[in-house]
Amino acid sequence: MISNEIIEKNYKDAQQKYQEIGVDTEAALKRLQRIPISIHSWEGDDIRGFVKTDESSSSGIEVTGNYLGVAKTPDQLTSDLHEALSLIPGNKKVQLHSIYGVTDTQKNLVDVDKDDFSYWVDWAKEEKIGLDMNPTFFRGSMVKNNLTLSSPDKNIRDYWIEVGKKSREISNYFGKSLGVQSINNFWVPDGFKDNPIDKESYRLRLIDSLDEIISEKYPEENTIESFEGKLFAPGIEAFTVGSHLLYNNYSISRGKLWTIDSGHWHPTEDVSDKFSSYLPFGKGIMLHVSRPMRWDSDHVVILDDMLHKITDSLIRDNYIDRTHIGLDFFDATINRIAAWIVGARQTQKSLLQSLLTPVDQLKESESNYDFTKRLIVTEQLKTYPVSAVWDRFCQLNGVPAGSDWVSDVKNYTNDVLSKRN
Ligand code: RNT
Ligand code: ZN
Repeated sequence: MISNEIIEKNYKDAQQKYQEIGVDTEAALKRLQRIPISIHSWEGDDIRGFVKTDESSSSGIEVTGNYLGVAKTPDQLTSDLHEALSLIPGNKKVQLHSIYGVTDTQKNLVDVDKDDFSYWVDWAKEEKIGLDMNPTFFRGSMVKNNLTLSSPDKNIRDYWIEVGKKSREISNYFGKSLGVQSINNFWVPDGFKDNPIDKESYRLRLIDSLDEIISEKYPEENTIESFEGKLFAPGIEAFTVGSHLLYNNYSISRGKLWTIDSGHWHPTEDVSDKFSSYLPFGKGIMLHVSRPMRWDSDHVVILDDMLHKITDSLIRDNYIDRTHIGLDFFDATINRIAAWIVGARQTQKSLLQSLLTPVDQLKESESNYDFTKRLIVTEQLKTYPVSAVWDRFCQLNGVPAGSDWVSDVKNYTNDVLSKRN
């Protein structure tokens, strides 16, 4: 256990050290406090959801592992989320999917509507958090040949158009009831395993279906759509209808947001480089912070170069107010609650490290062609005492600092998770 006195003493030392290079740690702490991190419900239940569709497998995404205590009921999932949220400092939201509707009756995805989410709204009010939404396009027998909104079959398209429309109603309900804008994120798994002849018809149909979905107007302070593209998925190696470029253009032309999932690119591509190329034209972005290992493997986010580059770009180019940060990973080989906590806290820690940078001075050195100073300062910062400022952030938020949260998760695992069958 780190004592409060030690946290305060270490913080004072760190504050002085940062002050010497022109960084205001108090301002950084205040800024971090205002940045919401949206935690994804689906790490807690391996993307099972509660709406039982006629087929349980998913198109284009996979979860591996069978760690004990997977949440199987709404009460289990909210209890697990509560445990994780209570150990993550700062401002938080939770992301849901159509499959998380809570209903007594057997329903098809197309029939899931806002009444099935009152359970979540009541819970979010208790937690004092906002909710984000995702229409589920990847589950059930109406995903035919890996096609939904771009299918040549009108019945299939109409079914999924309705799912999309319902998700907007739900997202609007979240925003309106909670007073926090709900981001409604669209990821559509459509594509082909092998080389197609016709690409354009599929893309034009996807665009038409999306246009129909967004035709009704909702107040933007309640809900806004964001569109998530992808390079490929297992079984969809040759052709993804919703490519990055398609959604990049779609979101700009329709005044919507573009979602950048850090796992959806070529492994050597720097996703943070997209921000300053897109945002001069676009309204804003949603991030799905994820960790790809050789492919879109959805490993738990860690403090690696990719994450540093993402948060550096958001802070240095001042994009944070136009960016909605969500997590998107699913690892069932480890404790799911710890997975949420590590992913969220490391994302916040990386933001903090980016905030603890003398950005204006560095920009000035750079514009004076003093690249030597730029290199020296950025390298020096890597071993600055960010952890002392982080512990102070945890203390201010009343959550355990350092790795003191581990014992809480251990107790919860013994008392709750290990008793589930
Ligand atoms: C899939 C996308 C998508 C999903 C979630 C469950 O490749 O990343 O965001 O992970 O909607
Ligand atoms: Zn994603």
